[in-house]
Amino acid sequence: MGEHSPPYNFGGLPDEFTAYDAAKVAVVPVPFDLTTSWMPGTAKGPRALIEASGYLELYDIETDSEPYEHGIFTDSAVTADDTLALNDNVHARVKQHIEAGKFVVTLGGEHSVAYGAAKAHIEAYDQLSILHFDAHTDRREEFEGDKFSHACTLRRISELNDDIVSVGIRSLDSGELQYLDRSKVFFAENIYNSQEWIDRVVALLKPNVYITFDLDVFDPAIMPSTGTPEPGGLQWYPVLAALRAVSRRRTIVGCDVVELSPNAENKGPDFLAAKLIYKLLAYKFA
Ligand SMILES: [Mn+2]
Repeated sequence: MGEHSPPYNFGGLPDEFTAYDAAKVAVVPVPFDLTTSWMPGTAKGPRALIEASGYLELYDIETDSEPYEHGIFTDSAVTADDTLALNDNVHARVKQHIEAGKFVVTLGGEHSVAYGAAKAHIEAYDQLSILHFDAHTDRREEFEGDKFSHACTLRRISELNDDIVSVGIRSLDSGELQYLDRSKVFFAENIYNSQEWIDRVVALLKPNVYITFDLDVFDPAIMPSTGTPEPGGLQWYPVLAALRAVSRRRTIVGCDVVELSPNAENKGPDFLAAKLIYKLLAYKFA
């Protein structure tokens, strides 16, 4: 980073807005990439996202608000050598922040980092739905011998709380069909060109909502930096409209944003991911 680079924390904020005690938000980087199917690289996701976030304009036009004023603490990275340790370490860290009253944003890393984060929220909140944005169902029972592979994450989460609404799906294995409640799956081919699906999504959600957001839900034209860029994904504004609607009508209690696999030659997707989180904070706190 050059000498004019912003400080290394989410938003590139001065110290007064990053102190833990006063911050309403805790960002937890989890640079874990062990089971990615095709193109690995998500271990570099959190750093690239946080660096890009330092260049965000901090005023949000739409909500006429300054979300950073609520304080955003950026934690040190959670690390692990395997998925079992990953689950334990992420769970412990996220639980600690929830108990301190923080809104926790977990940054992947591959999708498996979501398990421990979702588990901590499921334990902390009653009347909770999981809102799952993804190109993939991630409902496999097992993948390459690992029950906690990125391809199994939502299957494992469903064993803790099966109230899951999946949005943007356009790729799955036929073996996963038995685990899918199709009344709570919004396939990309049915929603890519409209926003009428958003009310139907919100209607399915309980009062509290945990969001697990795989960036490959976006169309690869705007989000090419993922391990498996599936064609036919969602665009920026419909996704924002969905987040806005959920935030207005339900309580978003926490989220993870995963699967950013940064490309040093194209930092646009890193910036998109950072801005997505900042927009979510704007909706949450405005
Ligand atoms: Mn995915």
